[in-house]
Amino acid sequence: MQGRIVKGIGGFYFVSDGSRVVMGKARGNLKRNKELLYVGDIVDYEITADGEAIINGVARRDNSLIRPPVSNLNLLVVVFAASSPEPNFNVIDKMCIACEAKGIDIAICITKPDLVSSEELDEIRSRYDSAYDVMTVNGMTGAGIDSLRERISGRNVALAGPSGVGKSTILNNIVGAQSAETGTVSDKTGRGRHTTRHVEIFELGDGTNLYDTPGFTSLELPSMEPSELSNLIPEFRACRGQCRYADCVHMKEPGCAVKEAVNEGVIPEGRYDTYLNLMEEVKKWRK
Ligand SMILES: Nc1nc2c(ncn2[C@@H]2O[C@H](COP(=O)(O)OP(=O)(O)OP(=O)(O)O)[C@@H](O)[C@H]2O)c(=O)[nH]1
Ligand SMILES: [Mg+2]
Ligand SMILES: [Zn+2]
Repeated sequence: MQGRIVKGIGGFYFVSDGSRVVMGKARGNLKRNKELLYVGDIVDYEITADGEAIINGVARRDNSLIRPPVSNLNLLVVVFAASSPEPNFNVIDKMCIACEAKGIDIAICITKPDLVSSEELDEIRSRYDSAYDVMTVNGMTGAGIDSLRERISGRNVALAGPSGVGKSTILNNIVGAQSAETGTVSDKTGRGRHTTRHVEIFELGDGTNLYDTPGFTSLELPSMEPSELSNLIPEFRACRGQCRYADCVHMKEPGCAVKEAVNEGVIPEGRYDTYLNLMEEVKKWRK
């Protein structure tokens, strides 16, 4: 039979056929090939006499990510808080770049709008408005949940972002129960407590598969060339072919259309500054 891996813990996998979830293991040859199974994988499996699933094979993946370790996404919602924890735009933009590199659709979801002024919220929104679909959700009141729910309908969607931003809180709002454990943000460090430890898919019954994922504090960019990085920033695409030099990576080159767009306020300055930071990282990798 065919099913989807909805959770994996210490070598055990939970496989769902849409109505029943069975726990089991991968057959020896799958393990020997060191082929990792991802949450999200479509697998061939059988159920033994003692009711355990044995996974025999994996269907070809549409896509997969290493962090969070998931496969077959249609959309990844990058979730971060307006405050508490403070947004780390380097990390957030890296998550976007990792998805762009895999061709996975991205949406931005800003949580905890109640902790900042509306001006501050607008400023954060404006950072991503020209690149992505931006939503605001208040996990405490549920405001914004309906529109998020609409956007994810029928798709395989992961909630990903730093620890403590409210991913599991969103999930509980949508599932309508305390399905996922949530935790507070530490007063001392201002960071989340890594409450969610494993990726888990919640099947919403209408064909929507919602992946809750563990929060991260840092991310590494996949190894790539500087030109590749510049191609993964959606705001830069409108400038393609307009820089003086064909191999312009929009740093110090004269006649750069991207820098001009930044100066004119068409491309948000913050996004460009983060791009420059990440470019340093990409160059370090190549040394
Ligand atoms: N003020 C405020 N607090 C929120 C909001 N959404 C979530 N929280 C709180 O933020 C804390 C962290 O929420 P979680 O849902 O556990 O965060 P998470 O992103 O799943 O964290 P990890 O599982 O560690 O990655 C909890 O105390 C929530 O009650 C919001 O919109 N406003
Ligand atoms: Mg969580
Ligand atoms: Zn340029």
